[in-house]
Amino acid sequence: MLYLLALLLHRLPLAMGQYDICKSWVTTDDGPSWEFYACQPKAMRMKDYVTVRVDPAGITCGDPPERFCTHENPYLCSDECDASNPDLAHPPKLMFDSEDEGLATYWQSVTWRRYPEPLLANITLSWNKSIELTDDIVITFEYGRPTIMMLEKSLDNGRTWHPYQYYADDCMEAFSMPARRVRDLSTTSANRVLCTEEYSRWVGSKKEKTVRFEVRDRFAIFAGPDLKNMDNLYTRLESAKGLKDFFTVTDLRMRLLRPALGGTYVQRENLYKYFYAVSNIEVTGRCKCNLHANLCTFKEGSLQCECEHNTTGQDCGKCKKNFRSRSWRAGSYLPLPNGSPNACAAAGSAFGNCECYGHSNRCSYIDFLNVVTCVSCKHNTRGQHCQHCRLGFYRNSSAELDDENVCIECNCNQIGSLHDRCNETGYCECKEGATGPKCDDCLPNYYWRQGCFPNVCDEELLLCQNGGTCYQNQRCVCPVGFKGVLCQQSRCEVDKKDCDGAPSARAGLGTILLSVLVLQLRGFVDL
Ligand SMILES: *[C@@H]1O[C@H](CO)[C@@H](O)[C@H](O)[C@H]1NC(C)=O
Ligand SMILES: *[C@@H]1O[C@H](CO)[C@@H](O)[C@H](O)[C@H]1NC(C)=O
Ligand SMILES: *[C@@H]1O[C@H](CO)[C@@H](O)[C@H](O)[C@H]1NC(C)=O
Ligand SMILES: *[C@@H]1O[C@H](CO)[C@@H](O)[C@H](O)[C@H]1NC(C)=O
Ligand SMILES: *[C@@H]1O[C@H](CO)[C@@H](O)[C@H](O)[C@H]1NC(C)=O
Ligand SMILES: [Ca+2]
Repeated sequence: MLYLLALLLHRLPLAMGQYDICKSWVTTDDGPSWEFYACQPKAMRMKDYVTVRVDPAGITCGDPPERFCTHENPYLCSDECDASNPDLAHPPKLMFDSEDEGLATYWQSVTWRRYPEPLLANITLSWNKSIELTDDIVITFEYGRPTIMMLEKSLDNGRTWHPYQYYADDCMEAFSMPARRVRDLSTTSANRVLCTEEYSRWVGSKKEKTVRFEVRDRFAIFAGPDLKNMDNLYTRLESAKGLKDFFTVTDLRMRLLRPALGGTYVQRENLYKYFYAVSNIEVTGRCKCNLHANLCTFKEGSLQCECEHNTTGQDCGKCKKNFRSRSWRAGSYLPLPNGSPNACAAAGSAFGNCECYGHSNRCSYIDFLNVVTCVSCKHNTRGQHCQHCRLGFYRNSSAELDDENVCIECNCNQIGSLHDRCNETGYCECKEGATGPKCDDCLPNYYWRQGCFPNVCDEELLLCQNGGTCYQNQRCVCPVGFKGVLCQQSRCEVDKKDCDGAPSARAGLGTILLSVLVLQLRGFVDL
């Protein structure tokens, strides 16, 4: 009976939909055991877990109370926004509440009374967790959609931002971009950032209220119009570089750049009808758990994957302690239909007690030494447990031993250093005259020219004599009549015939021309 149940459970993942079970208890010829699969949490309404921020300060209407009107009734400006009165207030949280049928609740901005100064507002949604979008983002605007707006996303909790989609009634004018539609994208451009005019034209405020970021249309490029062929999408998500990340966000930001105009130009005499009002922001997605969890729970104010496969971390992005005998890997959708769990394995599960700190997934037993040793240590490590750095690398003292970047390249200057090894703090061994951690500098009184050489001359001790000038510490440029390293020698001391009278009297014209020619060749005389 138990046996039968186990078999039934095993069949469940296929029946219930893809990748929703992380493991099942199966019976094989060798007896019962766990079998593991790639798994992911269900898609959820992400607005229930979001933190919102609206910028700049004072952009929300009602403080002080303000009158406004709508494009339908532009001269009946009797509506009021008053932040101190719950019935008349329009705080940001009303973008995320659940509404009774027909009764829209919405955040509203101040009116455009400062026209022609632009009316700008940022709505920033943060989850403090990577989310994979599974359906369209749908933003509902009461009283008209903005004529210019931009959607941005962050993948690192708001540290860096990237454009996600541009929206304008005239893309060329607003963003100097041609207007495109997601439906016209192809398999090679499925993650292109584009500008669309579909959601910004004035069609009467009551008719069209939504602005979309089309996730389904982009999925449909691979999975077909009804998303029937999800296998193809999952295959593409694994193989196409950057495609998975395109649908992953930790934060979203709507940059509202110009409100609905209700016509072709702004009526200066009635600025009370220009403002933003957002009643709902729908974001559907699942926690990114790297295919190592099928549950994601809201704990201590943040979403958190319930990691399986002996992984841990907010996104199941690393192996649990003592399960680091090979490096962490995300699960994979492939091969279809159950994918690969790529589970973390216990240290010592394969051989004796051979920990390789995740730098190798193979151990080997050396008979005559009676030791087990890691084979083919990666990440520039070496040693029985891949616990040392290869020659030419040094240990990053602030990184854990199982960090992929634990070994840092020495990067010794090839000319300035004796060899490409360095000590534990990254210092290279320098040739004479060279200095600096990487030996790419010269000591004082040395100059750099394919290596460090002692100064021939300088402005202090090794002065050029007799009016000579020091050229880049490398040599003295001597005046006519002197020679020697420091121009210390008069030519006539060497050769008596250079001495009497002016040089021109004795030296032949040919000699003078020759000297000038030589100097010119050296670049010292400009003829
Ligand atoms: C909105 O955010 C962008 C960065 O994403 C920033 O440059 C801009 O100044 C912000 N605008 C307002 C009104 O806060
Ligand atoms: C974000 O999530 C992490 C991990 O759950 C948590 O430690 C941190 O306090 C959260 N930060 C904020 C600002 O909520
Ligand atoms: C994780 O470790 C436990 C032991 O703590 C083991 O029973 C289980 O099979 C491991 N799971 C995977 C996927 O390796
Ligand atoms: C050393 O490791 C720490 C922690 O992983 C990291 O932040 C730092 O950038 C690393 N230093 C270098 C030079 O790579
Ligand atoms: C590495 O060499 C530098 C320079 O010679 C020295 O200051 C440092 O103490 C050395 N570090 C170690 C760990 O030996
Ligand atoms: Ca609402």
